[in-house]
Amino acid sequence: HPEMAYLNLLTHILDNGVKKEDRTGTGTISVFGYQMRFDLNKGFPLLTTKRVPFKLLVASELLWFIKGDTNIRYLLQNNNHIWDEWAFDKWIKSDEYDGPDMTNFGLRAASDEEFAKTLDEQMKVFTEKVLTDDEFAAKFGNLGPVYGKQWRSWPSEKGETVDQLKKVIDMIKTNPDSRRLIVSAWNPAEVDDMALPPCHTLFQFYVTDGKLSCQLYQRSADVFLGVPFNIASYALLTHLIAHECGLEVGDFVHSFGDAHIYLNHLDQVNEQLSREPRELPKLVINPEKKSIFDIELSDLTMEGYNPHPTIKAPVAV
Ligand code: DHF
Ligand code: TMP
Repeated sequence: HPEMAYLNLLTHILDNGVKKEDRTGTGTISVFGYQMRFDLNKGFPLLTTKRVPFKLLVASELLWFIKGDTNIRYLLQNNNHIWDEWAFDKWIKSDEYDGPDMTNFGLRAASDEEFAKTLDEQMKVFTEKVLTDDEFAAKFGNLGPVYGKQWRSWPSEKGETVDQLKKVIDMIKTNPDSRRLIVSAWNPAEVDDMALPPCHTLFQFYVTDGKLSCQLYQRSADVFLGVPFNIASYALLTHLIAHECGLEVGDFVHSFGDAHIYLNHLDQVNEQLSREPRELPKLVINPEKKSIFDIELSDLTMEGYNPHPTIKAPVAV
């Protein structure tokens, strides 16, 4: 079953991972270097051993990147809260924040229920302000020059910007044999201004036999929480670009740097590993729409998705 590629990565880390401290103070077990491969013709790689909210969270995040947007307001308007903590963190560290002390809010909420409630209240205040107050949103909804900015408007020396995504799609159409079909989100000059330096760092396309393949290099991978999203997101991106370029889909190859399981995810991982994978769903894209720059959420349908239930886990901030 194609999903074994992912389940085998979990097992590989459990068996071979070493204990490693990390920026968030949570602690991980980690390996360095690993690769998975998904043949996108064998079904869409949306995990079935737990529910992954495809349209609500994965697709809306990818469309946000494709738009070149870096402000969480669009995500909030789509009920997507996966980036809230990293924008919130900038606000509470600013002079403008005068609420209760939020230092280390992620770690503290995990062990202190009273505090978790206070955090929840402040987070609601924050997201409401981003949604309704333009000036506040411009300042604190923005995550800095993250994915959307680098994909669509990487600043160049000459004071112009490079639309890497548009360029790579044009190149796939005109010069599919090129070995330079690359998009990089890692901009060394701007990394320090980002709320979180890009985890999915660089990707490359490859065309053969009328099929489009994609390989991602992910420098840092939260294998239980983040990776199921990352797999689905890049599989979707590959489908969308193939659709626009009149190609079939090939493989999605997922290469890792630091692939880790957080120590507070171990029970969840064992629960997931005890489940039997089910048949993979199928992605349908509205045939009337061709350009990935015109695609909206309503143009995407996931057919036959019948996963095991959600498994909740705390995210390390
Ligand atoms: N930090 C860490 N430590 N891990 C991440 O995976 C991560 N991902 C980021 C930003 N920072 C991160 C962006 N993507 C969730 C999934 C993806 C994501 C951020 C968060 C997440 O919490 N998923 C949960 C619940 C989602 C929900 O229902 O709101 C899940 O169960 O998949
Ligand atoms: P880091 O910047 O210290 O590496 O922390 C980033 C954490 O977020 C790390 O656990 C990896 C995880 N992550 C993913 O796994 N996938 C993602 O798409 C994002 C944004 C983060």
